[in-house]
Amino acid sequence: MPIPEGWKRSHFSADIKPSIKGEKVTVLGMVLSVRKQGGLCFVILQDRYGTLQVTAHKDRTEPQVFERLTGLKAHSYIGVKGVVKAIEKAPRGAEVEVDDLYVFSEPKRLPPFDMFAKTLPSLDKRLEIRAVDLRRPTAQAVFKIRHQVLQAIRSFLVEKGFIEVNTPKIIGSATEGGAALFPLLYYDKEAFLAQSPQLYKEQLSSAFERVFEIGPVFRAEKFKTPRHLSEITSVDVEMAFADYEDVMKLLEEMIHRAITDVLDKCSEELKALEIELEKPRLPLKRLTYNEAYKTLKKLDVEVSWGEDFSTPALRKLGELNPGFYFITDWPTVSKPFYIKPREDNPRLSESFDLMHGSLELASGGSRVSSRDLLARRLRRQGLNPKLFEYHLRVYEYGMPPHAGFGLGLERFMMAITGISNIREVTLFPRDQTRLTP
Ligand code: AMO
Repeated sequence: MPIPEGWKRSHFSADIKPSIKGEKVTVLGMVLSVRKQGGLCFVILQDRYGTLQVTAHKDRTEPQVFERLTGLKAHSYIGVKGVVKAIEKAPRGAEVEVDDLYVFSEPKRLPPFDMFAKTLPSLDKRLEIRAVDLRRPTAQAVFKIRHQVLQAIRSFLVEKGFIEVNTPKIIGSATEGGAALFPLLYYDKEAFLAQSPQLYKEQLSSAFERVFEIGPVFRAEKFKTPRHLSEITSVDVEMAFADYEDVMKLLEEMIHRAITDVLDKCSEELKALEIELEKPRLPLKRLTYNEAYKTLKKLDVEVSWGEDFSTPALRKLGELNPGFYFITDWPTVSKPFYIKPREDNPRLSESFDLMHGSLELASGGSRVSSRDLLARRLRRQGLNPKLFEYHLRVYEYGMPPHAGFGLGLERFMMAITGISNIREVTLFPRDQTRLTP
């Protein structure tokens, strides 16, 4: 059904200000709440830009309009025609006094939570009707911040000369040794969902020098933690003629820019979520793996040289380093085949993880750019170089030194918002138990 004659929006909620008092407007949106107080009815309407107060006076409004308005439930989608009034007590210093009402849709049922509730049903219950859960202003705030983060990252990388690319998500072989892949039937062949754009972004750095991709990656690791999902959004960056120091600097500047832009442009959302966000001080602290290892040993935390740090070890490191910091120079055995061993000590690698407290947000490093070393590293990690022929072939035609990183966008959102469950910062999370909605 087309929008009925005369019921196209003239103003968004954000446009309703004291400066346009007296103007006739048409506003559209979803009802968040209806409150009747004597001969007055207050409706809070939510649209793309936030909320707006709509008021009807019994003695000044057509009786049917007043009755219909007071009878509305939350989650009704309506249009209101009226006049803008400057009202000091109203949320924006202005409200719309109702002349006419159009109801586009009324709910058949109501969700088991109020739009402004502080205590909510379990996330699992809310995920069953996730789009309805996302109508809550605080849930919206999370994803408006996410949008700003993405905008900031894109602008930052484009300003630095990177071009945005998209690489295949259906692939023929693993890119990260070890990590489990989701298999799928590709016509009559076995294929997999991509766990990282790693090899493609490296290849593309030989053609375009500076590339980035923001897209989904799929991880079939059977983790059941508040930090892991089976499908995430990864911010992948690759840069030619650069080493791990260069890309660490790029990464810290990128997160600084994202946080600066969120502070500048999302003050309402930060307030709604009661977040006190601070810009990180650059350069971020750099801790080598060996330094972290020695500190943990001294504190009697169990660590085994050459392996990733366990959850208790990361928790301890997080207590000692509450903000953003890097752990650098990881043992070569702990990193994938494409990470470059240090020339002065090949047991260590030119690699890093970006941490926020105990949470790993990103990893990256300088890459191997010699074909023969790459083939040797594949073999040493128990991978079959034949399966990577399509990749090794490119290296035969020459490959510049290059470096890069992958940042987990959901993990970064956890760091910014302080929300401890990754599912809350993901629109439609995928994990071992969830494949819908
Ligand atoms: P890595 O495997 O460390 O590196 O992944 C990069 C970042 O992605 C996030 N991440 C996850 N987040 C939630 N759930 C998961 N299951 C999950 N797995 C990974 C983390 C992690 O730091 N190719 C390299 C990057 C590179 O070297 O450029 C890679 O994928 O925040």
